[in-house]
Amino acid sequence: MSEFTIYGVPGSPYVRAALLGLEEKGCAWQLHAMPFGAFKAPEHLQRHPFGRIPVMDHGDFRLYEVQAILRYLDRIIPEPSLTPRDPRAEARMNQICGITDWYFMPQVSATITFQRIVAPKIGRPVDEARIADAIPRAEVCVTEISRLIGDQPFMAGEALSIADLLLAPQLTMFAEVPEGAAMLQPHANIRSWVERMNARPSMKATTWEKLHELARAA
Ligand SMILES: N[C@@H](CCC(=O)N[C@@H](CS)C(=O)NCC(=O)O)C(=O)O
Repeated sequence: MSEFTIYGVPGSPYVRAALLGLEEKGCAWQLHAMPFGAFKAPEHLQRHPFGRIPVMDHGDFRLYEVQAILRYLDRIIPEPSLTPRDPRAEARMNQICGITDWYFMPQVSATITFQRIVAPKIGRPVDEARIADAIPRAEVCVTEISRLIGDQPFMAGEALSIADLLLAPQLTMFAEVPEGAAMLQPHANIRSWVERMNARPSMKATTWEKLHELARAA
């Protein structure tokens, strides 16, 4: 039995972000896989009154909200650190986390990526109007992330941080859809970050396919 249990749907970018934190810290974890749409079931509402995923159990300590989970992991397992020491780099990390939760998630992932990747997988029709409507706001997100990363290898500078782990599941998925590939074309810095992130063992261990395999085997 692993020390850490993550409750969530395999394939969810927020579930993957929590798992990335555990993988990067070298922790053993288990996934309590939930079916899509089970977020609002009474059993899950007891874990997470807002009906979202993931939830993490660390022994008798239960936590939800991925930023809180990643920051907790970084405190209890300090190495390798996922928080820059430099105050400005840390502020940049926090800024990217805010952008991911407040703009990228609703304006890119929940609209374009969900329609292109998730809707077909769960048998829903693709809402092309929703995608078209989201494009201008998605452009703002991508342009701003490109400006902020500049020529640094990672979102907050020279080293991997919580910002990379929160954003990678969403931005790498967006890069796979036609609208994302086209939008990232002028941004070589984001494209090389996507490659750099996808090459990490933590990302390889938490792909959609790997997590579904794990869920089937459980
Ligand atoms: N701020 C939350 C966001 C989590 C979130 O939105 N997760 C999505 C799945 S990727 C979800 O639970 N969606 C269910 C819903 O919207 O009802 C966190 O950091 O944990």
